[in-house]
Amino acid sequence: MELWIATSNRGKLNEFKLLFEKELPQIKILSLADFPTYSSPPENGQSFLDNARIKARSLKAMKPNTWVMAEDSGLEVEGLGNLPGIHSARYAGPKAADSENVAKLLKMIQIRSSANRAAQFQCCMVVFNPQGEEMIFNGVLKGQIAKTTAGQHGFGYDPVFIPENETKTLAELGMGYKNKHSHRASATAKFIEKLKASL
Ligand code: ITT
Repeated sequence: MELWIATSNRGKLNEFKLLFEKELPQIKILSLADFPTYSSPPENGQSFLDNARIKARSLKAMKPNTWVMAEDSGLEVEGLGNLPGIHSARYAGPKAADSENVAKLLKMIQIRSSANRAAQFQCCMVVFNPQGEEMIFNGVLKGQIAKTTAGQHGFGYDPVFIPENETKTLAELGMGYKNKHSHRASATAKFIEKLKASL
């Protein structure tokens, strides 16, 4: 069986591949890297769900008879009115690198909310089965924003996110920790449970 994932984010894809390899090794994971002629739609929704749907529907139109999944995720910082939220990938500008987004986040929190550093990652996943039925799975990881970056693992805001009940960042805790506890791991676990029941 094939599962097409509508992502160009290599960090997300590595996490998905490990999660599926462990639970459902018979599934072949394919992504936008395997579909070079595909052009991604603009992510102009108002919520994580809107954007996940835009990505999943667009790829499903090109791959109608297979399983298709997309997820939209991001970091909500309480003291910044839940920003960067759906703008997480482009917080410091349209083509911003992860390091630029992180630098902007540390600057904004320093200016606006240095005492309250509470934050959470959100993941909203939209799946279409081969029959075209839609399923939605969500995951959340609560924590706080560190004062400086630490760690080498992961991607995005991992070097500044300290999960609840931990003292290290996700980038220090590594993939093993993330794939047990992250917003993406929780949403994926729910999807995998559904998938196992339907295979
Ligand atoms: P695709 O749309 O191709 O999947 P993207 O990176 O543009 O890739 P999103 O629009 O969902 O994906 O934006 C997600 C951003 O949120 C991501 O680029 C990171 O900046 C941040 N993010 C999400 N999950 C994260 C995680 O597990 N660790 C660190 N940062 C994360």
